[in-house]
Amino acid sequence: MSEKIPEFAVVGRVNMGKSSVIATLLEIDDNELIRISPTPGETTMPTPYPVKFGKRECVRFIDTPGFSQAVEAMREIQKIHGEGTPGREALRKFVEQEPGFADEKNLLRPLLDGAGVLYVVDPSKPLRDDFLAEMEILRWTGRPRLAVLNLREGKGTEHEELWREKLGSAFNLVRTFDAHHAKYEQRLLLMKSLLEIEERNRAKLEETISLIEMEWEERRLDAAEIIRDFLAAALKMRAQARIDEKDESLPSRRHKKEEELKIEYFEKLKKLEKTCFSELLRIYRHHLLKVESAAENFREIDLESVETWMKWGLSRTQLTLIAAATGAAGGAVVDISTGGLTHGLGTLIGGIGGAGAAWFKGGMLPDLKVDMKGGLKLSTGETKEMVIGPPASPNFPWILLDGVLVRYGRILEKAHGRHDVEILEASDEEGYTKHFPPERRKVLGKWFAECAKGNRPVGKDVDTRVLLSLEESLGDVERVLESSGNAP
Ligand SMILES: Nc1nc2c(ncn2[C@@H]2O[C@H](COP(=O)(O)OP(=O)(O)OP(=O)(O)O)[C@@H](O)[C@H]2O)c(=O)[nH]1
Ligand SMILES: [Mg+2]
Repeated sequence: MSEKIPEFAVVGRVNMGKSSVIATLLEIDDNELIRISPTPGETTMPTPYPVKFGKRECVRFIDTPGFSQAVEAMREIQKIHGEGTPGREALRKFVEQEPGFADEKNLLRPLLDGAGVLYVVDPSKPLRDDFLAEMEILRWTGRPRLAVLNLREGKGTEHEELWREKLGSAFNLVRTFDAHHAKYEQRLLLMKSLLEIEERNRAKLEETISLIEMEWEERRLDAAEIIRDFLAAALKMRAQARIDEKDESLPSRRHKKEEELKIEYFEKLKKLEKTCFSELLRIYRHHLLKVESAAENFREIDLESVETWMKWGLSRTQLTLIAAATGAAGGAVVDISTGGLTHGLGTLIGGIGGAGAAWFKGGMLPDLKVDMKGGLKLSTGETKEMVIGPPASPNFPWILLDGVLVRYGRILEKAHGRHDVEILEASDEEGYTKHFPPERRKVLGKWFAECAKGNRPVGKDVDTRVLLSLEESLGDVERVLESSGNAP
């Protein structure tokens, strides 16, 4: 015997954001799958949206056309019933017998078949008689009822108190949910609210909630893995080319080659970044949040901007501490990066040693875009190999990581119910790495230094430690978003 799947019909007046609530709750950003538009009456037929894990369907939401003639429908149902309070029998007769009221009948059918009620209202609208009629009709269904105040832009309104008062007496529970801004925590809370109104389906709903939680953890771990691989590849990456000895000895030719390689280096870095974000967007089921559109190319992290180096990455003191803690490894990054440097920094830094070198480089932040020469290596022979990258600053990996974390936040922030195309880009917000606990900075700092030398450390232990550090960092991003966000 197949188990009965709990169903919830999302109902309310036209244009209240019913479809948007479902789209955000179930992470559907495809307008072909769920139509959302400013035109009232967009949803015309009840449409089921299953919540599935693998092939297993756990719960089902039904999008419905909105109420369009609630007051008239209420009178009609009362007429069918006669004296007293109408119930399911009168509603069934109304749905089956009377001509007209197509929208009301379509939205009542799933309720008569046993679905629970999610009644979506927009509390910025004044509460009028037709809303009271809607509430009355829904009460007559006798189904478990949750009212959802779709708080636009997270703001309260002058009408909210009255809405809450009326909803409070006609519904089992009233919750807020902003369909354009709700993030994971708010989605989970709304799911948990269903538990409070639907006693009979408790086991199924509890299972659904724990599957959602598990899936979220898995996604975070997958994301951490993608970010780890991106950072390793980015730090290891070089642009290189052979140059003739005679060209090498001519400063203008050498400079030209170097400039070409710098461009190649940044192009390769951009490609790696783009792949990383495409994968993150896939994991978090975004199609309208994009790395680029037909009109716009992917916007990579802006390493040429002094601002980037100022707002992201670690402080000089933190860099120095890492260089000191990681000893030879910390010093090695600086050594590699300063070979053949201008400003005569190579010898100076070489002389200062690990901690001092990091301090010194930290102080050179605004100059870093010219430090690409730091990767220059010349091998002996008739032709020489010019190798460029990564940037000399020990802050580079941290800035890369902050660039990823800030955009990871953007991904988590975009509600799927907003069906507008948006290009993923980093805002001017603060980075996260500065606030990492020292132990995490140490684990990552050591690993970064090895990767930047061109040899990603092998071994399950290191990999796992780095993975967990990155996963914790993603958790930090989530916590910051939740605490700054619109928790109901
Ligand atoms: N700013 C903002 N706009 C919203 C929000 N929720 C929905 N909207 C907008 O309101 C309009 C209607 O949203 P829908 O989700 O299509 O509403 P609906 O209740 O399904 O409408 P019908 O199917 O026509 O009954 C769309 O333009 C949405 O983008 C919200 O939380 N904030
Ligand atoms: Mg709709």
